[in-house]
Amino acid sequence: MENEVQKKRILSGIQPSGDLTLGSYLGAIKNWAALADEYDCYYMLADMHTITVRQVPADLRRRTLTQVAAYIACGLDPEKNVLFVQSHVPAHAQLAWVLDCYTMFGELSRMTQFKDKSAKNADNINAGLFTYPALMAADILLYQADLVPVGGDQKQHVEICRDIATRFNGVYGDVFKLPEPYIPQVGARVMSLTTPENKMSKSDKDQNGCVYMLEKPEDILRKFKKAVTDSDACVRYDPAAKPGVSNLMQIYSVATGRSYGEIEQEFDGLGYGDFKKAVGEAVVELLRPIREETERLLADKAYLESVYRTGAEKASYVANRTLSKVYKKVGFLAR
Ligand code: AQP
Repeated sequence: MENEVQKKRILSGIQPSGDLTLGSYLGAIKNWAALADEYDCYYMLADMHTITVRQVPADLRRRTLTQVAAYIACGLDPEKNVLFVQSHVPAHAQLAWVLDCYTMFGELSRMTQFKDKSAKNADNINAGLFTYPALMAADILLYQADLVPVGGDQKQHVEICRDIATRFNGVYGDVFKLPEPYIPQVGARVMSLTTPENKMSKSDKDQNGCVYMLEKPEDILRKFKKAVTDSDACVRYDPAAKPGVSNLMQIYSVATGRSYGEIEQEFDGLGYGDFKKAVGEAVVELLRPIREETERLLADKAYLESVYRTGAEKASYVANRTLSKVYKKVGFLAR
């Protein structure tokens, strides 16, 4: 226990807003699994964030449970990591309300993700979508997290979280630890296979651009076969001039451990057909054990339930300590 207190704490999460993708794996979960020995790790399933966009309730429930299984199958040992569902820990909603009152309209208006998501969901620009960063700040600050592993696209959210915490601490003293974003070097941004200028996103309507973690091998191979490249028939890493090929190289590099130089040599003189086939096969092999283990775990609902229940208890313990401190500071009468 003493030892755990010494370890730096990590908090991160993924929304069950769609089936997990190769981007979710390479950009997030794969990196998390390596951190368990060095850090005190909390990983949530951010279901409360998910309802900022309309969901089919039964699908959301199914995806949340599948995501618990997938976290474990990707190597997040529940004995070493706290795995929990955000809505199971009410302190997230409770702190989010307090932080809403310390978050400025102007700073929320500048968030890129709000602009992107409101453009995509023009018929449902709800207040939750707008105040999402205050909930995300609550997610992080409740656990007094030192580090927040996120893809490059999420850095702005960690920055606003620091701004909110600094504002709050400025009034009440050191209540919150200021978190740092922790952005992995490799696989930081996996792009769509059909529009490589865009991030591979699990709620993308274009399913061909997205490779899902639990997808069948034949579908994965077909998607890579159709992946967008360019017309100069040369496997070379240049994200600005060759976004499609560079994205495939990045994926292949993470899947095989080969450097860009080695990959350029391997496909020197060969066509894109051979290259795309090799990338597809490497991804199939990378994801195969994860798919098989997820399916095995999904057959054991009692085990999954025990994992997320224990996770909620452990998370609540830490979260409630921070929440009590905050309630006291802002002047709420103790119950
Ligand atoms: N394509 C990606 N490349 C690298 N990292 C990625 N992440 C997601 N997609 C990629 C990282 O996964 C973490 C969790 O993301 P999230 O699900 O909470 O939200 P998101 O970034 O909005 O993910 P999606 O797939 O794009 O979801 P939707 O479609 O619902 O918006 C983050 O650390 C993210 O960087």
